[in-house]
Amino acid sequence: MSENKENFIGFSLLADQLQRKTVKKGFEFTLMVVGESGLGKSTLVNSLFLTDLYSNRKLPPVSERLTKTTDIEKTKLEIEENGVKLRLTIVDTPGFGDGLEGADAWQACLKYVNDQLGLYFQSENSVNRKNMTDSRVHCCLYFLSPYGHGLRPLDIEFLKRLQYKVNLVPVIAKADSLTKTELAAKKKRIMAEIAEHGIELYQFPDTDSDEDEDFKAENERLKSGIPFAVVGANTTLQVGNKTVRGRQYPWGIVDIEDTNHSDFMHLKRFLIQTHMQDLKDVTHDVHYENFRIACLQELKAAGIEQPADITKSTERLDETYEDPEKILLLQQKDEEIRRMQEMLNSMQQKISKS
Ligand SMILES: Nc1nc2c(ncn2[C@@H]2O[C@H](COP(=O)(O)OP(=O)(O)O)[C@@H](O)[C@H]2O)c(=O)[nH]1
Ligand SMILES: [Mg+2]
Repeated sequence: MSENKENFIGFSLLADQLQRKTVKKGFEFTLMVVGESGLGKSTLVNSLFLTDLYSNRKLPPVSERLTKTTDIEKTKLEIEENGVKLRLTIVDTPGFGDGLEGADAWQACLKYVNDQLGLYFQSENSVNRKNMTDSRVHCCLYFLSPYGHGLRPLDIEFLKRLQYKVNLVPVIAKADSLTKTELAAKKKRIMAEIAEHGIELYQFPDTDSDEDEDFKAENERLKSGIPFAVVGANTTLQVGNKTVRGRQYPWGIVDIEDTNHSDFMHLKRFLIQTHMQDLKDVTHDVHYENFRIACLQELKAAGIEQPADITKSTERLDETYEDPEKILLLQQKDEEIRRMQEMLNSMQQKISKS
């Protein structure tokens, strides 16, 4: 090694190592799409990730479709770009908002979100944490109809029920059915109603004054675009010698990637590039932390003694588990945590008996 030993601390190697590890392990991200059926959720997801997720799906016969309750569907895909892997899970909620099932739809979604938080809590407290996977929902795209006037009671109910559980990002679906003026008015009205009902959406990060100017500008631009007005398309069209992903109408073409036509590219950048890590951070630091504290309080209320240091916020294991000292510490804690797991189990038994 050519470095001067005295000046060489070694963290640069650690940074390399972390970098290599992240690249090898890839990013894990879960996106949930919610909204009335027919608003273009599946089409948008396909457009975002340039794949046809649902190409081999068979439509159930009509009789089955009529009785179908909210069915949550999970699709996993792995995207690799420049050697970086993205392990993406799409959680689709096909029946939401259809007729009678609508009123119960938020319950199914809330349960799904809660269950994933619970699974993470369990795996965080289990012995084998090295291969922990994270199935928590990092972002929920909520599709608003372009046809109605503002929010419907169903929308308000859903957003209120899930606001403290997941990062909510509203989008106006099928934005190609609105003119520019209509769209601007609709956005304004929706945001006013969201404020009026005290609904908490995903909060864009506060950019410090010392942060990168480009990011600050982009953050502001994206923030002011909420709710994103989106258009999806599964078809590519030939315009001159250019191939575009778009929708063909008698009067012309809507190029979904053209920012004059829709916010599709803004949403795409927001999700995949600029804010993916923040969505994950907020999920962990805010939504999961709230959930974890509530679990611990329940344990306490049930009269179960907690191991002292479990009340401390757990560090992110994916960043720490390779450190040998940490591994030792974790091993020592495992025994304690195993006892806690037993307590949890006995508490669950008590609850199910009562
Ligand atoms: N006008 C318009 N139609 C769309 C758009 N996205 C999807 N569609 C059409 O709407 C219908 C329902 O789309 P789909 O993605 O299955 O909706 P989902 O039930 O919400 O998943 C299909 O015929 C799509 O071609 C859009 O952005 N604009
Ligand atoms: Mg669909």
